Amino acid sequence: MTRNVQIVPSENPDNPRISAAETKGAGLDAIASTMQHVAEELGIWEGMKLLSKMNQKDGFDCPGCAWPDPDDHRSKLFEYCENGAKALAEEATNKHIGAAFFAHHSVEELSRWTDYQIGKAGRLTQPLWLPEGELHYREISWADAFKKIGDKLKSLADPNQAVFYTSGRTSNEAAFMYQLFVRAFGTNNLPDCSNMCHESSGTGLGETVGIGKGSVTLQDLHEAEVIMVMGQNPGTNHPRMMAALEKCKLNGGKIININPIPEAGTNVYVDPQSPLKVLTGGTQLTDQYLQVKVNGDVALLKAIMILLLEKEEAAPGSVFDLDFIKNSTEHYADLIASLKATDLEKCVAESGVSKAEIEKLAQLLAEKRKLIICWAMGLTQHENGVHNIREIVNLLLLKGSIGKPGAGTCPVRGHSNVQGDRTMGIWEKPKEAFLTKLDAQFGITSHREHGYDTIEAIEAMALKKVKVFFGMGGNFISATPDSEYTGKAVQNCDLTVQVSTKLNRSHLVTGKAAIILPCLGRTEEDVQTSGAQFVTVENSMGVVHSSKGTRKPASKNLKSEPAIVAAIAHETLGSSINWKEMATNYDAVRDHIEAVIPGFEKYNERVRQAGGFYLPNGARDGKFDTPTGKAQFTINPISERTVADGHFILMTVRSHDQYNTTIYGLNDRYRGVKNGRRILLMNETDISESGFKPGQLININSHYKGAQRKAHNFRIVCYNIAKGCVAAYFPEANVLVPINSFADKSQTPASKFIEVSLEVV
Ligand SMILES: Nc1nc2c(c(=O)[nH]1)N[C@H]1C(S)=C(S)[C@@H](COP(=O)(O)OP(=O)(O)OC[C@H]3O[C@@H](n4cnc5c(=O)[nH]c(N)nc54)[C@H](O)[C@@H]3O)O[C@H]1N2
Ligand SMILES: Nc1nc2c(c(=O)[nH]1)N[C@H]1C(S)=C(S)[C@@H](COP(=O)(O)OP(=O)(O)OC[C@H]3O[C@@H](n4cnc5c(=O)[nH]c(N)nc54)[C@H](O)[C@@H]3O)O[C@H]1N2
Ligand SMILES: [Mo]
Repeated sequence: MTRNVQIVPSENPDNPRISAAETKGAGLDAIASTMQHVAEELGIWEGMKLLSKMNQKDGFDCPGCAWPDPDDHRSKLFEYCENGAKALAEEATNKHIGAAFFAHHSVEELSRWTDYQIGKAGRLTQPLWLPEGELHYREISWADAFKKIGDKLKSLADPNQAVFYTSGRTSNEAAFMYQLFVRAFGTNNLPDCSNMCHESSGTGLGETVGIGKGSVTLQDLHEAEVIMVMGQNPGTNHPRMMAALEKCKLNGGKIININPIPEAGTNVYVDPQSPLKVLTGGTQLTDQYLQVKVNGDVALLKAIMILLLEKEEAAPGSVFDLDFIKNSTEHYADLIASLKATDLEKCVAESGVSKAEIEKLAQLLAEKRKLIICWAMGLTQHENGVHNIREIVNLLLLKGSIGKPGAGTCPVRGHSNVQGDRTMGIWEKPKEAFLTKLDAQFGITSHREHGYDTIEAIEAMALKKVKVFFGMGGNFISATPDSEYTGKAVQNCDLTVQVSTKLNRSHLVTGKAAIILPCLGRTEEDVQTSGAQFVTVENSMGVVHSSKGTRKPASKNLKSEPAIVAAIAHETLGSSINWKEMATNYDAVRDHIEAVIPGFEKYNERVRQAGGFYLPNGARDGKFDTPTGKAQFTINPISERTVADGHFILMTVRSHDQYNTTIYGLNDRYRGVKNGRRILLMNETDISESGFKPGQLININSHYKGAQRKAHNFRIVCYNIAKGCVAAYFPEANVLVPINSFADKSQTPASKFIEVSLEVV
């Protein structure tokens, strides 16, 4: 029997109130919103007490984004942002649910709730078991849950029939143990949220500069002469980055914002911690805004480079860093030949930006030597996502802007430990050097064949090649593309297991049987038999530091992620590896990490120093770990993707009140949207030319390779967005993202470029 659960988020129309988009980020409204969310979930007093521990050197790491903490001075009280406070409130909420809740509500009923209602149900407080053919979760003991999982894994004909997903909140210790268990079990099926996120960055940077991580530190951002922010909405998704941009401005730097939407938070920053700034109106951050078309970035970057080349040829050595190019790079001549063969006017037209604006930016870049380019999902989630990143590298290399202070690459990471999880070996394509060391340390023989990434895992489930899906955090059902297709694929599994803090759709759209294992969150004390533990995480700039929860756990019946992994591993594989030792004292895990992964020398000692330590980063030091030891110029064609007449390009974005699939609230303050999420941002001219009206209810059809997908009941909102482009929120619009539209090489779903047509309801 397949349960009659709803896979896509509720499609009922809502009634958003629309006002003008804001032009400033943060400020007093941010404080008001922080207070409101904290008060609702855990009360003001308790909330403020907990917040005072967030991002402090002796406290816990914000469970929100991966933006780094300052190395030196940290505000004693307020080292967090509005959305970090919301992330904390969401996790530390006083609302709890257990077996009684599920006895009352079937999974079919819960799947018809909105994602907002599902998330607000509260923290999961005990292990739960959904037997095959039944509609209600029921209580199960930890021991029985572990046994069921172990028995099922042991019964598989081939370890590759299991898939082990990871979301990026998992600590280094839990991630290392988890991948060790999966490899000792015999598979590399370790897809993660990174596959849908910065995979294109890792791929593009790895090929060109020899490391799949960014090269800059926070100090570099402060010192840069120019920071280009491309395809990113930091005001909402990385609010503490605004403080770094402000420092850069105060030091005389220029900020360039490249985005189909101006995004208020990138425009003016009102530091909510500075009463003076709140009164005086804040700092104008953006010096120049370029309204690029969705996926017009390669064309734009090419146009900039062609104009720079003209200036360089007029006065050789004045624009490009010829010494750096000669000593540290390869294929310069190829790039120059390709730029000369490229039509500037075509690049200008394809970018959607006026030639005058591009010339203005090229003039600025010609004069400067210290350039940083920051980016996020607007560049990675395209079929040519890897090309976007390689084109950024081309521009930086021409300027010699990598491997020196105030310059470099800055992919701004999402989940708070997504970068650390990859460092720990959560990867479906492990390197031989890593496996060799892992095998030697634990006396195992890891499987060598690469495993499934996220897209491949969904396809394998659709083909019934996978029997067990295990989710270490996250919300696979709602985060992945093509919701209907993915939901049905997951339902083919015999067993799905989720290690989670909060209820989400992945607990409702499940395999034939399902298990929920409730775990401790970042904010909570983790006490094992050897005493109180801390965990470690790596931020977006490669700093590894500790995180220690202070709050009493939401229930006595929660386990830490390391303890859960250890128990399942022991149940499945026996005691050939000492899982117990690792679970009772995380120092033991860190000793193993030190033995296996380069850069973690004296891990236990160094991570106890306030602020932690930086991992080695070749590109930061101007050393490029490519096969030839040189950074690579590459040739990247302008995207050929176009849409049919009357169709639009849809990008799926985050609102201000959500964390990925977790919906904190129904407002998107900066964009002027209140009390609703089923909206479609559309350009004024497009609205009038196509005969629609603001406020009109429409359905969205997506078109890809002859297949059509549909999402119902969105309202048109007139918005300052590039012509021909529209935007809707993720995860509501994921039903429109085709499973077979993903980036070349990185296989990142192209959730920022979906060809759509609109129909009146
Ligand atoms: N509060 C909060 N914080 C978060 C998250 C959250 O959901 N909520 N999510 C976390 C995660 S996992 C991640 S990965 C990050 C995501 O951080 P972002 O990447 O900032 O998130 P998105 O909302 O996807 O925004 C993408 C931006 O790219 C722009 N864009 C879209 N297409 C294009 C394009 O073709 N070219 C250009 N130049 N721009 C384009 C959009 O207009 C939008 O401003 O944030 C992390 N932090
Ligand atoms: N259309 C579209 N799709 C996208 C994107 C997009 O921009 N557009 N963005 C993509 C990106 S960048 C990402 S990173 C993915 C995100 O994909 P995921 O990481 O899978 O999704 P999240 O919504 O972040 O997961 C939230 C759930 O994690 C669990 N959780 C929270 N904290 C913890 C914890 O400490 N431990 C454990 N075990 N569980 C915890 C909670 O149960 C919560 O419901 O989505 C991707 N999907
Ligand atoms: Mo992400």
